[in-house]
Formats: sequence, C-alpha cells, structure tokens
Amino acid sequence: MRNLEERISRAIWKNTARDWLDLAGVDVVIVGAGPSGMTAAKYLAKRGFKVVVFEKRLSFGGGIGGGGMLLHKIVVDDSVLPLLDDFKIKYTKDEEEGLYLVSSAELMAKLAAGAIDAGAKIVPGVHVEDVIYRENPLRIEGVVIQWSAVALSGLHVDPLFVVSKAVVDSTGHDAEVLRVVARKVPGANLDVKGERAAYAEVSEKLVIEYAGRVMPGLYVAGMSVAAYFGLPRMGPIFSSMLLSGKKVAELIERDLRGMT
Ligand code: 48F
Repeated sequence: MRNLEERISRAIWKNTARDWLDLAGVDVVIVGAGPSGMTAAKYLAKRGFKVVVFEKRLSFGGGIGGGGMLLHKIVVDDSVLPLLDDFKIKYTKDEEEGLYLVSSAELMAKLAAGAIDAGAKIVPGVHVEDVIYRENPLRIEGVVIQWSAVALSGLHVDPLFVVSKAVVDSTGHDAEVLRVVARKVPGANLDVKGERAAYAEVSEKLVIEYAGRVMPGLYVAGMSVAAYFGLPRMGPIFSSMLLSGKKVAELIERDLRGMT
C-alpha cells in the first residue's frame, strides 16, 4: 500500500484531471460566481446543460458577502420570492419598508448549493482572461483561463481554453468579459459604457429588461448589464441580480435548443 501522502496526491491529481478533461468542452461557461452567475448556473444545469462557473476568487458569492455596508443582510422585493423558494432561501418581511430581508450568508450558501445540486460545477481560483472567437459568422466560442494565482503573480504563463456554446458575463461591476471582447474581438463593436450613479428603482427594472444576448455566443447578467448599457447602480437590493440570471438561463436554453 502506498503511504497516505502519496495516495492523497494521486487521488487529487487523478480526479481533478478527470474533471478538467470533461470541462475542456461544455455547453455554457459562466464567468463569476456572484448572485446572477449562480442563478443562471442552476437554471441551466437543471435543464440538462453542461455548465461550469469560473470564479477568480477562492470563494463564491461575489458582492453578497459584503451585505449592505458590511451589515449581514440584503434586500429584495416580492418579484423574486418564487425564485427564493426554488432555492429554499428563507426571507422575512419588513412591513414598514415593504421589502424582504435575506441573510447574506444564507444567500451565498444556498445559491451555490442550488447550482451545484442541479449539476453545475463551480471552480474557484480560475481567472477568465480572454475569449475564443470565430468569424463568418462572428461569434464567441469559449474562454481562455488561467489560475488566479498565476494572474496575480505577474508571471507570463500561457493559459488554456474551454470551448462552449455560450458564455455568460456575470463578472459584476467591471463587466470584465465584455471589456475584453470590446478591446480584442475585431468587428464585435461593443461599447461598455460603465455604470451610472445610484437610482435603484430604475436600475432594478432595466437590468432585468436589458439582460440577455450581446452577440452570438455571449450573454450578460447582473451588474455587468448596468456596466454595459450605462445603467444606474442599485446597491444592496438583489432582485434584478437573481432575475437577470434566470432570464439569461431561459434565453440560452431557447437559443441552444433552436427555439424561437
Ligand atoms: O460582483 P458580483 O456579485 O456580480 P453580480 O452577480 O452581483 C452584483 C452584486 O453582488 C452587487 C450589486 C447588486 O446590487 O451591486 O455588487 O452582478 O460577482 C461577480 C463575480 O465575478 C468574479 C468576481 O470575483 C465575483 O465573485 N469575477 C470577476 N471577473 C472575473 C471573475 C473573471 N475575469 N474571471 C473569473 N471570475
């Protein structure tokens, strides 16, 4: 029998290698494990798509963990209650304000659990640094990935690829994938306007309305929508984050199944 240290290493090498082989080609790559990305992941995986979520940090949740100015709750309105029920996320109502409260820890944990239980893989510590594109017709066909630790080190290390039928930019305020496409994909003609100052009511509505397909193979959900279209920010109210993720999942399903 090999000693324990050798068996630990062999078990991890073998089994992560198997996972990575499987991830070289997927249906959907979701960039960023924040609220919009994890919501999209659950609904796509539940409908039978092979989904991977790459998250550059070592934890999931994105902006949820910070709550509202580090206070451990976020708010939603009643439009999102059926979705919370889907994930078995508990909420309470503040009658006076007409808003619902969710614990930030519970939201992070259960969005991730919902996505994973539905069959999505969340891989932390992986930075999406670029996309794969094709011409005639112009489309996005996957992403270019690097370990976050390598990206942070400043070493030049060539990355690897993950091919997919759809990529979702759910990277939050920076819209990192859209900015890369705007800069590096000839003919994409994307203009990332950058988010505007706070106007929560308008932003909550428009982020859901504008979430969707940016170009063939590329979709946007969450705060990236605000950054792309120059919409206002909304602070720690999360209805549009969750509902835009769900909407994008439905659009991708429709596109990938060739429905109208
Ligand atoms: O920022 P984030 O939570 O995005 P979101 O789903 O939700 C925004 C809200 O949290 C909040 C708000 C709502 O009112 O304003 O801010 O739009 O999560 C984005 C995640 O993407 C990761 C990042 O670490 C974060 O966890 N991320 C960003 N760029 C990359 C990335 C990248 N290039 N590769 C991998 N992960």
